[in-house]
Amino acid sequence: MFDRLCIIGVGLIGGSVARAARHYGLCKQIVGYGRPEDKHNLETAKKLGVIDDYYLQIEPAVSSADCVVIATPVASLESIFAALKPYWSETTIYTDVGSTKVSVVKAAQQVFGEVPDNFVPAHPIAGAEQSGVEASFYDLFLNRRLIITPLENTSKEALNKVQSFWERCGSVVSVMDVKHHDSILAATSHLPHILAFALVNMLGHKDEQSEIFKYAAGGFRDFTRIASSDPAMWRDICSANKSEIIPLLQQTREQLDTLQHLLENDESQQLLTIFAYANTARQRFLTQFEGNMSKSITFQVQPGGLLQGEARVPGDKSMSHRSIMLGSLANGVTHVKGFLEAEDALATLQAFRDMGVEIEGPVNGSLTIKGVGKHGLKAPKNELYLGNSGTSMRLLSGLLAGQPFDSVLTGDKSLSGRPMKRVTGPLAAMGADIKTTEQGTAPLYITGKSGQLKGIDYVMPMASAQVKSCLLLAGMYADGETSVTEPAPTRDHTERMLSGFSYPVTKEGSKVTINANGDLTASDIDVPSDISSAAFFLVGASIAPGSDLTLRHVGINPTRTGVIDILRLMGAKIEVLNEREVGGEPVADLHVVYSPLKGIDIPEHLVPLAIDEFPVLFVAAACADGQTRLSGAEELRVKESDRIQVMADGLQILGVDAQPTADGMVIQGGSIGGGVVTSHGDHRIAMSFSIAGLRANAPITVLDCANVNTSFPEFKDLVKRLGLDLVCEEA
Ligand code: SPQ
Repeated sequence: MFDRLCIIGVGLIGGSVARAARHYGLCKQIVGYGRPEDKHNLETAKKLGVIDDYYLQIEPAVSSADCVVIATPVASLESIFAALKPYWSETTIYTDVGSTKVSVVKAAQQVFGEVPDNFVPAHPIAGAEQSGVEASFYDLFLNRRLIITPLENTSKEALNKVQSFWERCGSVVSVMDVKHHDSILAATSHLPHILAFALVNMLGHKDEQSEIFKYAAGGFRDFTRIASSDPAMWRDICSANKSEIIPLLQQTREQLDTLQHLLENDESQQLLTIFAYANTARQRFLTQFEGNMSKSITFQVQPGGLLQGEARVPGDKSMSHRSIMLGSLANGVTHVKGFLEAEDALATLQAFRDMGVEIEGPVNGSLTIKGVGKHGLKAPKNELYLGNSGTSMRLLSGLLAGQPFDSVLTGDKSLSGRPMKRVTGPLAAMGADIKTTEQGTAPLYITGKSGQLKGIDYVMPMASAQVKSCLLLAGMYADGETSVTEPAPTRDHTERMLSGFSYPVTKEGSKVTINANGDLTASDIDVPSDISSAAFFLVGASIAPGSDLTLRHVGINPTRTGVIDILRLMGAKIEVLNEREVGGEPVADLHVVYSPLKGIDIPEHLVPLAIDEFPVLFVAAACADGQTRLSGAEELRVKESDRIQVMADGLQILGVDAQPTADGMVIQGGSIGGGVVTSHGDHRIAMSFSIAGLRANAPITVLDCANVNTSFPEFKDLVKRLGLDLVCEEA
C-alpha cells in the first residue's frame, strides 16, 4: 500500500502499527521519529526489527514518506502538527491513533487554520497492560474496532486508503463524526479507566492495603486491569475529553448513591433487579458485539459413555419468547417462571425493553413484566437486534407492522440469510409496509401502519408456527378478521397463550381466527422445560447402552411431541409419567432407557411436530439397524443452517451413509466413526454431533459451537454431568 511509512512515536501503539504493516506486507520501508530523549527507545525499536531506521529530526523522517501515522499522546498533537507543518506534503496521507478526536481536530485547526484534507483522524480501540515498543505486537488490532472520524473536507481517497490499511491489519472499521466518537468513548473507555484508577487509589491508600491486595482475587484483577495503563497518557485523554466525562461521573455518583440507599434500607429486591439488569445487558453486549468479533467454541467429545440420572432441561424457547411479547402487551403485571435465559429469548426481552417495557429479571428463570397494554409500546431509539432468533424476527414483524411508529429489525449473519418474504408477503396483503433486501432477507424496515391494517384469510403454503403467529399478532391491530389456515398442525403456543391472557381467538379445524376487538389481561406463566432441548437426551439415552434417564417437567404439547412418536416407532423405550397441566400447557416427566433402534420411514404427518428435532433424530437413525428415510421436510433447509446438507456432510465425515434429498435424507444405520465436523453456527447441529459421541468409536471434534448459547447454555455442563465426556474449548 505504501512505499515508506513513518511512525511518529514508536511505543506500544505506534510499534504495533509498524509490526502489523510489516506482517501484512502493507509497506516497503518503515521509519520512526522521536525526540532526542526517545533515542534509546528508537534504538530498541530498530534492534527489534519494528522499524528499519529512525530520525531525531522531523524533516528527514517524513520526507518521501507516503504515509505518516502520529502515535504520540493526544496532548502532544498540537506541537507535532506544528513540527510537521513546514514539510506537509499534498501527496502524503497523514493519520493518527489518538483516543480523543475533538482535541486532535482542534490541535490541527490551531496549527493549520483548516484541517488539511489529507489528514484522516482515526482511533484503534485496542491496548494492552504494558506500554513501550517492547510490548508491541502485530495482532494488537486483529478483530478490534477502529473508528475513523473524517471531517467534511477529508479527501475520499485518503479516507479509503486509511480504512483499507486498517482493514488489512484485521480491524473492524466504523466511520462516525468526531463529537459522537468522543461521547461514546467517554462512556465505554474513559469513564471505566477513571473508575479503575479511583478504586485502586482509594484501596491503595487504606492502612490495611497489604491485607486487601493479598486477598484480592479475579474480580479485583478484572475490574482494575486498566488501572495499569500509562498514567500520563490517561491524564491527557481525560483532560482532553472532560466535557463528555464530567456528566458521566455525575450519573455514576447518582447510581452509587442509589445502591448505597438500597443497601442501607435492606431493599434487596431492588438491588437484585439492578444487578440482574446489568447482568443481562452485559450478556447482550458480549453476544451482539464481542461475539461477532471473535470467540470460537469447539466441543471435543470422547467416544462412549452413557446417560444416567435425572435432569430438568431449561425452559421452552418458543414459550419464553411469547411470554415476553404477550406479557408486555397485557394490562397489568405478568410473572413468568421457568423463562429460558438463553440468547434467543433474551433478544426478545431486550427488544421489548427497547420499546419501553419495564421487565425485572431474569433471576433463576423468574421475570416480572410490567405490561404496557396493547397500544403502549414506544418507538425504539435504535434498530432492534435479534441475534440468531428467527422466532423473534418473524413474530415481531407482525406485531410491529400495525404500530404507530417505525422500526428496523436486524440479526446476525445466519438470521440475515433466512427467508422473510414468508411473513412480509402476507403482511403486505394486510396493508403493512415492510422493506427487505432484494433477496427477501433482513434487515426489515417497518413503517408503522397504525389503524391501517386489514384482516385477511390466509392459507399458508408451508406449515410454519412463526408465520401463523406473526399474522395473529398483526391481526390484533387489523380491521376485521384475520384467519390463518395451516396445511398441517404446527405448535400452538401463541393461540394457547392468547387465550390464557383472555384474548379471544377461535380455532375451527386447521383455521385460527383473531380480530382487534380484545385486550390482554396479565396472567402468570409457568414455562415448562423445552422438549426440543430434552430431545438430545432422549436420543442420547436411546442409543447409549446402559442409559437410564429421567427428564423432569417437560412440555408435551401434542404439537411438539413428534420426537417421542418417531423414536418410539424406531423402538425407543420412553415412558411419559406424571402427566399434568401447568398454565394451559401439558407437562410430564419423561423416562428413557437404552433400547436398540431400527430404521423407519418417518411418517410425513409427524414432520412439523418434530421439525427442530431432526438433526438429533438423524443421529438416532445413524445408530439404528437398517434404513431411515425422511421426506416432506424441505423446511429444514431454511433454519439456522441448511440442516439437511450440514447434517449429511457431518455424518458422512463420521463414516455414516447419509444421502441428502431435496426434502429430507436417507440414512443407512451402522456405526459412527470419529472426525472433525462443523455445526455452521447452528446450535442444534452442534448438540446433535456431540450426542453422536455416545456411540462413536473415535473422538469427535465439533467446531463453531458458540451458538449453543442461543437455546441451551447449560448443555455442555449437563451432558457432562449425565455421562458424556465433552470438553468445551474457547479460542
Ligand atoms: O427461532 P428460530 O431461530 O427459528 O428457531 C428454531 C430452532 O430450531 O430453535 C428454528 F430454527 O425453532 C423454530 C421452529 O423451527 C421456533 C418456532 C416458534 O417458536 O414458533 C417455530 C418453528 O419454525 P417455523 O419456521 O416452522 O415456524
